[in-house]
Amino acid sequence: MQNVNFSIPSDEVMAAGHLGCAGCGAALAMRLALKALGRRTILVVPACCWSVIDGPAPYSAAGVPLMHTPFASAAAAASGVRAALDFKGDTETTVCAWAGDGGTFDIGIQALSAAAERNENILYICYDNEAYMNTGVQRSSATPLGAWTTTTPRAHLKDRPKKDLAQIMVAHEVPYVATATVAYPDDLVAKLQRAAQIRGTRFVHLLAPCPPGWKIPSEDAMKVARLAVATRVFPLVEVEPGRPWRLTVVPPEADLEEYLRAQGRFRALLDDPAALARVRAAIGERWQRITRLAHD
Ligand SMILES: Cc1ncc(C[n+]2csc(CCOP(=O)(O)OP(=O)(O)O)c2C)c(N)n1
Ligand SMILES: [Mg+2]
Repeated sequence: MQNVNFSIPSDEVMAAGHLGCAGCGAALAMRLALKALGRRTILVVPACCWSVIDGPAPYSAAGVPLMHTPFASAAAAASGVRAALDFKGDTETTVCAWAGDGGTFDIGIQALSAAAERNENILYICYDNEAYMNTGVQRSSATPLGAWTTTTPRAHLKDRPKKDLAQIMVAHEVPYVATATVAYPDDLVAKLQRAAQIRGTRFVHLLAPCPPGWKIPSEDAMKVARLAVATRVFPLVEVEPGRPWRLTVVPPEADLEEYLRAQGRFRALLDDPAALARVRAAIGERWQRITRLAHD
């Protein structure tokens, strides 16, 4: 079941002269997101790579108004922007909180949970590069089991699973939750266009490869993100209340090791058969859980 009847808007809202690294998944994610959301969008961005990618004032690559906020407060600040627009009678502009995984899974989760519980009329997009990349690759709760980061070095690889934030957001009973990745742009744009039409808190978890942090060549970013989906590491789903989960793209299955071998951050894991087996089992169990939710 793919979102096939779809074409990506040609309007380039984001400027080419951004400050992202070569192959940056987060920069491509924003380019695609703004194509989907259009120019009537206000971005609210906490401390993250995008605080830098956007460029130093007075320059801004985003092409739409972008408000920088402290690390923990993306969802609260977006709620405030929404309230101000509503007060002015502007109900058309999309308010989009745009935050990294550290700013979402860890430090921003309180504000996000509170906004979701109030069902604030905001779109929250977490671009997930699976670590605190802007400050030099520290582990977050979105870092996958078995991954290397500077705070989970070779002898102490991440020994906890990636926090399942999509499930946490579904548990808030918000009107729209989806996962997406830059490697499936049609699916990503279709989901954001759908989310933009819904009122209330919408949450999109967007996997965005980071070549320096994942230790991959910059030209491999798309290939690796595609493999994340094919290996069931990052299933692409869409969830609306009262309906079964929908798996939107299910490519032919690829072997997990192909995904892991493509990335330097898993080199130590690949040398440890017991740890590798644990990772494989965890991914299999989560995939089973999601397919059950999709078939109920
Ligand atoms: C309260 C606070 N603590 C720490 C920092 C330093 N800091 C800025 S960006 C960042 C990492 C953000 O990680 P993430 O949200 O995953 O975004 P990424 O950099 O990976 O894009 C950190 C730790 C800060 N700005 N504010
Ligand atoms: Mg990050």
